[in-house]
Amino acid sequence: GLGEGSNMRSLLLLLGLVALARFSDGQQLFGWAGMIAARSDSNEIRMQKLNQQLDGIADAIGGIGGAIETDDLGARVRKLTGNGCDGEFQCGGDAPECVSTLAVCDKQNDCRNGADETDCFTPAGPGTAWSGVIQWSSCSATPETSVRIMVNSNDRPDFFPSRVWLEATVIMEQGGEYETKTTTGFYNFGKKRMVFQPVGTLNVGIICDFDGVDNARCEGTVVKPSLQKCADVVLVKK
Ligand SMILES: [Ca+2]
Repeated sequence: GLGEGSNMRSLLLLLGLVALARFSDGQQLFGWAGMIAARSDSNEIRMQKLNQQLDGIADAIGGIGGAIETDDLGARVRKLTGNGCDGEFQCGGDAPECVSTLAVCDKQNDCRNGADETDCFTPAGPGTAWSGVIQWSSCSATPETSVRIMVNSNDRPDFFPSRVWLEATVIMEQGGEYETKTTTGFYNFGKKRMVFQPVGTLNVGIICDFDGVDNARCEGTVVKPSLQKCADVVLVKK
């Protein structure tokens, strides 16, 4: 049946990863091991392609997106070397496993239990507005700052479905002075993370993580383009 097929696929994939690990140790592969490695290679090629596309997009949009997203490459390498789920998506269930966040919501099953393709909702929909108060811990911007971010549009391109690209208006208020700017950003399904590029006089961006349960609230970090942390902020949808 279907379950059996997917178990077999997982087994092949697992063996493939082992085979790849061995291959990297310089051992030769024959017969079954070679076939399994080839199968895993095709998955590997898909991940490489996604990484390359991500690099291209990160270059195009500039800013902090690339700095945050390149974590994925390291995470993918850690997957192959078997060092756990650090920074990756955890499939959960009875047989926990890790997949790259690039593989989450990319419209192909990667988890044995399909968990990487079951929750592909983005809270950062067009027309949503996110508000919070920034209490600075560093970056010298001492007066309390109110922030409101309105998502004007989002785009989930067919060629790269594991990220949703955002365009937003940011209003910052500090001591009765308002500043309005537009910025770009993205939503990362694998990390349930919404990121907005640094903008405005304060030149700060926000990285905000959802808990996977409450889609109307995320816990964020306010950062400089260097990713230096300036403050914590909770954004609430309103
Ligand atoms: Ca997938």
